[in-house]
Amino acid sequence: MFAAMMVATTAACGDSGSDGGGSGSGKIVLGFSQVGAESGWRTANTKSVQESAAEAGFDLKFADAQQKQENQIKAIRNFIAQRVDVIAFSPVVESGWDTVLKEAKDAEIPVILTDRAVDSADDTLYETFIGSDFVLEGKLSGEWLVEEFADEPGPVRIVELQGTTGSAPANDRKQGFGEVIAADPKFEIIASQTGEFTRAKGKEVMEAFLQAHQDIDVLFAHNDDMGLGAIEAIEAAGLVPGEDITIITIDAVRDGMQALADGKINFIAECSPLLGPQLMDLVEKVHAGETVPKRVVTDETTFTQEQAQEALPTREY
Ligand code: GZL
Repeated sequence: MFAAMMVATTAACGDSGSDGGGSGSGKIVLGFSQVGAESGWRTANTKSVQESAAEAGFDLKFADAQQKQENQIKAIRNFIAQRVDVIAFSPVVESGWDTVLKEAKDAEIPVILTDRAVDSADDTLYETFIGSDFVLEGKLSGEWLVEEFADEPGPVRIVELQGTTGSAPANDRKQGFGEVIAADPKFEIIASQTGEFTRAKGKEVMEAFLQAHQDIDVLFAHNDDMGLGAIEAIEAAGLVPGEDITIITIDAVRDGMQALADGKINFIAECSPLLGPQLMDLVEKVHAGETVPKRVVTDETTFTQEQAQEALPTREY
């Protein structure tokens, strides 16, 4: 069955995939450029991609960019030179991709965006984008806060740990959260700085916030890992995370969910890293020349402390 599909796929693809992208194995050759290994989310995402590619029988060429755009551009150029069948990548930042994506298009190698988006005006440079709605994740975080502090007169002083500067999740989560809290002037973001999506930087920036502000009510961190780093700083300052400072994060990776269940985080908006199976399905369809939706949004939910206690035993990541 799979062999028959392969033949059909290859035939539909013309010569660019006739020998599986030059591997000679007859397998679909997928070039994947990953952001890096900055967070628990990223580790889970890499595992999902690698396991799903193996399950699909693809020949995966995987490149870790260590959070540097120039490394991703180099990796994509390598994939083009190797004549892979499909290129997929998670753009570390939104801008600066048109040139290399045009090179892939000229080489007739289809590109799939996964996890994060690009801000290119030309959407013919990629076949589809599969990932979360980051603006919604920010809005859900803001809506929980507004509800939780409905009876507080204010001011409610918020510090914000932003994700990687220029990245779609950082830009969009900030936008969604800001739009919601703007409705009530009692909410004020008194400090906002990037923690680069890492625990170490999140801790370092939170230490600086705590030295500069004696009256922090809320921390909004764009991912669990920065929130977990911030918790270390909050406890070192003799404060109780989840009580003295209400903490909202995004991702819902295992360590974040454990902190939520333990009462150190108050709310998490989920951002699923388990994109592998859907991505491989899109790779197969794109390679076969089938039409795919321009945008595939991943299904996600939110968690309170009680919900985390229930969900933890069966969490996949
Ligand atoms: C979101 C993803 C973000 C996660 C972070 O889809 O790009 O990058 O929220 C990760 O944990 O580092």
